[in-house]
Amino acid sequence: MSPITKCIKENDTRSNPIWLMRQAGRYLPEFREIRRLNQDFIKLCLNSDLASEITLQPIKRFGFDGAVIFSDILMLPYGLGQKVEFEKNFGPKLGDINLEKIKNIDEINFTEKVYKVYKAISKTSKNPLMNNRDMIGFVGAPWTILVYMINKSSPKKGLSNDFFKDDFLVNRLLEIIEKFLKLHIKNQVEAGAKIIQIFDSWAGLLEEKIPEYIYIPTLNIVEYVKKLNIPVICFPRGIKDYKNFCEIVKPDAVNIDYDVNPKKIVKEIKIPIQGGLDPKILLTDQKTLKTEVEKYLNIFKDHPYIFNLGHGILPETKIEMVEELIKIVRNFK
Ligand code: 1CP
Repeated sequence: MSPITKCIKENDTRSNPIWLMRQAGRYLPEFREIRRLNQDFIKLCLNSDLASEITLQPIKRFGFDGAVIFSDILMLPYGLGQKVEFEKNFGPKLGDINLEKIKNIDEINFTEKVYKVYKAISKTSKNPLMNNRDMIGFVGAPWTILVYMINKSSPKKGLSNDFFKDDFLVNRLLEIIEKFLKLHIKNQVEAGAKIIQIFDSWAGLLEEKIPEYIYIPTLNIVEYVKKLNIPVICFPRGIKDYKNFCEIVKPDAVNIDYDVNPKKIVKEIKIPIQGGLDPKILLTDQKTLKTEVEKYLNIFKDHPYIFNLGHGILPETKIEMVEELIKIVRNFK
């Protein structure tokens, strides 16, 4: 059993496996070179040879315990026929929603549009570098996907007042999203994904209706992944009450964000915990890094703990700091 799976399935506290959210990408010079030559981001995700190569870049360089497939959570709206583009210095730009068109998409249409992602997973899983490492597949949580589909760009400035205005659209869309997230997960697992992470990057935007838009839809997805006999990690970024989330949604492991107090959470949550370190710490110096990393490792010494960050690694992160991070985690006793 590979280290991350072992930590989750056996509640293993002896080792601290490590991988980083967004480890395949923006901060790596070898990724930037490929990206420079491939301006269309969606096309790049759908180039299975390059997607597989990018997925393995951080494994070759740093030897992480898991490889997260180079893809994007927005492949879901893309597979449903919504236009998805990434604009430099702006982020994602989605097209208008046509519910009539989306309603007519069936499982075959969807799979055909994104099957290169599965091909990339399958190709990567067969690489010898993946021996004793986990292939991590992922999806966006229903709520976060709903936010992008309706907002049509990053909700960095918060949700608009009329977000829930068209009640029928919101609820119908949520049902469709759930259905196709399950399909997207099943396809990734059949291609070789050994763990599924659910990114709810915008969970923190909701102040009310949390059961309706976060707990219940996420629980449906978590139960589905469990039925496939695959460990599922949830990352409800920014949610106020991680304890309550875990008690209701019951993921196999939970990734905490950097606003979570690790000393408090370790007492409250029994399931394996992942992450926490503020990615900005990787922009400081080696001494600060050691202090901060060892703080997390010490707090979670007797708890099953997968080392990771409290959000994705920042593009300006230096390679040497990631190398140092791995050393600190591997040498920790
Ligand atoms: O390690 C990896 O990079 C693997 C692949 C990966 C993953 C797991 C990418 C590639 N994206 C994601 C997840 C993802 N995508 C999330 C959840 C995690 C998080 O919160 O960071 C989200 C919200 C997205 C949506 C997305 N994709 C944005 C918008 C962010 C926002 O502020 O709203 C952006 C800019 C992207 C583009 C993207 N996805 C991945 C990469 C490497 C890039 C950058 C592309 C580039 O410009 O070169």
